[in-house]
Amino acid sequence: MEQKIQELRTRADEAIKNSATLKELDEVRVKFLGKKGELTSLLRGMNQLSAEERPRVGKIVNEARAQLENLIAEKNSSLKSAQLEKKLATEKIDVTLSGRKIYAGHLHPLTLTLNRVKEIFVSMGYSVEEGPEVETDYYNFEALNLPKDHPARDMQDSFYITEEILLRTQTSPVQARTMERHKNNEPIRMIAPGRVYRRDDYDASHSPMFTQVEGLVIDKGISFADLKGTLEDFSKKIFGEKTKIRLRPSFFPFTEPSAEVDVSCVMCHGAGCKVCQGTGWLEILGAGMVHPDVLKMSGYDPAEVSGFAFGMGIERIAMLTYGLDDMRLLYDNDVRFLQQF
Ligand code: 2U9
Repeated sequence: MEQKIQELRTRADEAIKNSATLKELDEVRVKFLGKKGELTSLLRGMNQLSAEERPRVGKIVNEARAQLENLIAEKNSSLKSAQLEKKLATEKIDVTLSGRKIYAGHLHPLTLTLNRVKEIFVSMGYSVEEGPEVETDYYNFEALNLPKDHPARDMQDSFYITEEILLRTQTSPVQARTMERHKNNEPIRMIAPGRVYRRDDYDASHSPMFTQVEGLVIDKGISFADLKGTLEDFSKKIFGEKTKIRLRPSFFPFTEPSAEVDVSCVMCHGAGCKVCQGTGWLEILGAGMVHPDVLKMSGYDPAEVSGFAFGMGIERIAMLTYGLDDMRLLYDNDVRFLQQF
């Protein structure tokens, strides 16, 4: 009997030592010490022994049980701590790692440019007026002295929705609407920024949708000199103090006299370079004294007041400011381009 117990112990020790997981170890415990375990069945076999044999063998069997239970308990705790070590190793985090950069959004270069233009005129006391992008033929053309048969009204230039409704081709309608809202020749000093639409190609220097800022000043005794001084001041603020302006005679139906306004080249300051095609000048604005018929149509008396107006394309200013050679960069929404601003 002793040698049976010894042989069982050897097998049990081996099985405990080789258990790789808590589950395996538990199976070994059940195999040897469970209700139907090998050691338990040995105990049952004790009633065959003689009375004097029984206590001695019983002692040996119980000792064996106790030792096996200790061994299992040790193995259990070592398996458990190994399991915890493994868990710690795989789940640990390195708190000294730097945090993940949170990417903030950016303002679009057109927005940046528009904000700068607005800031300059607001600092001069101008109000910023908005108006509908879907306009009537009257406010987009008629009120600006562009009669029904004017070429600018042709289908090839504008997006018509109906005979009378179209996408505005300039922000001038906002000026006309603002004038209508004022009574008794009340002075106006405003800019109208916003999107305008023309039936145009989409290429390096054109886009059917683009951004304009137009300005309008009406008061008693407004002169061409006021126009020139205002545009010179604006040009110096947006392109730098060394900037000069040059006015060339032009024609717009809504202003008389009219002028194209050039600024000295932002790149060569007038010496001549690729950007200004060697001329030293860049055409940025159009401007003029508000035509008396335009004043009249929107309820102002040209005998009492006079005014000047101007218009500029924001894409063109943005392209010069940021040295862009293709207007489509502003509308293609390529994040690689936009994230540089
Ligand atoms: C009213 C009266 C007069 C607005 C003006 C221009 C000259 C002009 C262009 C510049 C580049 C449009 O973006 S652009 O293509 N604009 O040249 N705009 S005077 O004159 C007005 C506007 C409203 C009631």
